[in-house]
Amino acid sequence: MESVLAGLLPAPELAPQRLHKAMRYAVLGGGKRVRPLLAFAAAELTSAPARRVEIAASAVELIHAYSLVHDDLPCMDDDDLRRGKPTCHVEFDEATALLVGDALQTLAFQLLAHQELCDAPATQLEMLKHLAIAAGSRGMAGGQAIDLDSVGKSLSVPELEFMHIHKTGALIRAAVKLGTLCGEKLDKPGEAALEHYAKCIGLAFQVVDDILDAEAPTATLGKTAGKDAEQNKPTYVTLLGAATARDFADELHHDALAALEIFGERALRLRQLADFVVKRQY
Ligand code: GRG
Repeated sequence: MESVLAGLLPAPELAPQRLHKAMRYAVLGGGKRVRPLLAFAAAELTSAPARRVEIAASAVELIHAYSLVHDDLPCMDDDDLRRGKPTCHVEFDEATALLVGDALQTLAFQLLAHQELCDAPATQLEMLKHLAIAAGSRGMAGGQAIDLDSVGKSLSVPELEFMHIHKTGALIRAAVKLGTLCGEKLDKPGEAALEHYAKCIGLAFQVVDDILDAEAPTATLGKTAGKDAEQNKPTYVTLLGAATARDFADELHHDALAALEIFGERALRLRQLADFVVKRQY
């Protein structure tokens, strides 16, 4: 993914150089690449050609990278450390970071319009629509709006779940969906099982994120630890306690694995990623 993304991003010597350097700074050299890995793992179920998956997975990762750049801005989470490096607006400046997010988002959709992505226009349009909905006000951006609004408030567990299904879950579900759409069509039970897997993994990712924010050190996370408590944000840890939050993550992990049973050995990578999401240390 690192070399694929490096090849798809505008070259640093291309004008406007500062913007292109900042875009590359925000995307390259860090990050777990969970969403691209999920796209590749899901694509194994539909025997998708690797080049197509590279493009679709990159589009999702660019949306993710843009969301992190904007999330770190002073008007949002106001953070100065991301992926073990100064955040984009600290390394460059706020206006550049805003443009980096904008340009990464449009580049993501440009990639989905790539002629190498698909030979069925209807499927390609479906991919565009999926990513647009996942990133927009009914997906990630909407979840972020609820998150910003929830500071200092007490949410119920279903309200917290609604927020995270949008803020974090939508893009994770889109990664899995786009990966499969790069290949042969899945049957209805397969589609439903995979959607359930992605929903469980998306939520588990966030529950674990809340636990790590409360328990892991900044040096391991590569981002400022303890931000949720500092900003008085409701989390699974504040609502359920750390032990119950961990049990909830384990339950979601179990449900995700159960959903994969119908795929047998072909879902090995998806199983491994479910394990990684729940057992990760950063
Ligand atoms: C600005 C529209 C807009 C949305 C921002 C995703 C998001 C919404 C904000 C990120 C804040 C955050 C820490 C959310 C918790 C879950 C999450 C998405 C963590 C970061 O994802 P990782 O761990 O990051 O996959 P890496 O760096 O590994 O790619």
